[in-house]
Amino acid sequence: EDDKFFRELWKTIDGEEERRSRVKISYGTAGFRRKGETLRGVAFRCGLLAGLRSRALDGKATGLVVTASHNPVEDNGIKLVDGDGGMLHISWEKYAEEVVAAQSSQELQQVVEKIVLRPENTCVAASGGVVLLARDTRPTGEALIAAAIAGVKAAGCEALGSTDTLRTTPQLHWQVLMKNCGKPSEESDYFDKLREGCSRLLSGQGSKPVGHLIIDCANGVGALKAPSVVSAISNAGTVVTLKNTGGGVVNHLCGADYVQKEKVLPETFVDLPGDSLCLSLDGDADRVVFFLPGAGQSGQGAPGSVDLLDGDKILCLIAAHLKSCLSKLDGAMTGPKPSIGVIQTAYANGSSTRYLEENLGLSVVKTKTGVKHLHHSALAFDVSVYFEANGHGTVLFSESFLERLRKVPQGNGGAMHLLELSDIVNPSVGDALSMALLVYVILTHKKWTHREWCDLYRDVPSRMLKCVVPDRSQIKTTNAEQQMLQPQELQVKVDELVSKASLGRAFVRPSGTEDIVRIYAEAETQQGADQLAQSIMEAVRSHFHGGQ
Ligand code: G16
Repeated sequence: EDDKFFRELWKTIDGEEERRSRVKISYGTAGFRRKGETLRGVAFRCGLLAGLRSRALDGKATGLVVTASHNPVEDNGIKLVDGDGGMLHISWEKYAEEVVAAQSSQELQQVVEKIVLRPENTCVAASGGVVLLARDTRPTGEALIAAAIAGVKAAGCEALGSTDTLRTTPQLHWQVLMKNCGKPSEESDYFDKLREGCSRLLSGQGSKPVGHLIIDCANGVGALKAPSVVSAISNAGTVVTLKNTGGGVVNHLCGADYVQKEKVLPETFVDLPGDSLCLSLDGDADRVVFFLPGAGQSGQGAPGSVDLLDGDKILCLIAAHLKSCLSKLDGAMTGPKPSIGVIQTAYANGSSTRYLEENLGLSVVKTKTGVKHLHHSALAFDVSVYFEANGHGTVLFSESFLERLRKVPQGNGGAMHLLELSDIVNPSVGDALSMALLVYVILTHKKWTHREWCDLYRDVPSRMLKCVVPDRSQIKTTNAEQQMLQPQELQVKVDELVSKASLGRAFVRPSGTEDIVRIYAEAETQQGADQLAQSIMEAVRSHFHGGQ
């Protein structure tokens, strides 16, 4: 039966068009992405690579998720999970590209041999290897998982997962991590752990921070998983309502990316109770943004506009809380003062960075876009929090710091609380559901209303735009992607436009998940930010299309 499936699959993926299109596809910010129906060959080869990676790690489990995350429903993609539960190690991204680009079975075989024979991959020849697989709810997911499973088997590895295995991306990351720690990884365990941890943190806390919590599940896989987690919040007295649970199209006029970029309510968010705090997941529930229905920060927003509590504001809330918990440890913990890391990207709103540095006295590390970069930087600290403005982020506690916390004498509330917090965060990657619980817990402990959180600082007006160009790989950036090295003349033009805008800041970078260039601009007023972004977009168009 497998042979028949394999022959049929090979016919599709060895077709001329598929072969040629694979040459151009790059691993990007978070894996391969494009139209779902063109990805079977890529899925097969990623299954193969995930198997090879598992074997190179001496049989440790790796993972593969079929999802295009925040992208539209017709897109799909493959995210690969490494043996530590994080994203595929950067050194293997080039292998992934080579395996995918191979033009014939012979070429594929040569590429695989090259990987296997590299001295650092000596374990690759050992037998064994296991890959956990899952998908989100996109219609093309089933066929892609089937192809990926065939690839895992072609690598001689065990495939754990079937065409029906629906998981959020962070759930699969966590399962890979747990499997490699020898801990149970049944589907329910993860969400049980989050819910029970959250209930413990909320017990005896008295007042609830918000009357209604309204969750936009983006018509994605998060809708299937959210109910088992959010009962911890409803048990605390907040009315929780799930919306966009699958009746509509994934990410269409809803979801974290839509709300964050457009700064408007998801389309189905009408007649909301006055004291609502809302949040949006994305299609695979690895990002989250919060928002308050309202008139916008200016107080004069159009109907449907929101006060956005994006990844930056989530980061500031968490950083403020961690800092105050750490201060309670003073004197109770032996050894050096614990280090605290705060990581952002260039997209972080200037006000958030100022709040962190000036109000909280923390130093901020800036990295390139992509969770893999932020996560890597965060690992250098005892405790750290990283967030992209678009809602990707988590909190990390180093093992040695957790060990020191466990030794703090009983009765030190700060140590116990930090240990309990570590139970509701996903240590492998950003997780929307875990972060939703964490924010609720922190607001409860701080006795803050959602409005107080919102008023922590006022965002510098900003605008993000997308522009389609013939070949985005012509843009090369530096300085955490804030400047273009190429095309130089375009950077000169951007600098000139920024210098004319009051309190202007802007940059242009190629997206690693969509076939577009992103333009980000900040200025003193919203109109100024809109104008700056628009004029940069015209400069980009004119550079690539001669103004067309
Ligand atoms: C992925 C990455 C994120 C990144 C986002 C957008 O998110 O995991 O780190 O911020 O893509 O990247 P780009 O601006 O390069 O398109 P997701 O939610 O799409 O998997």
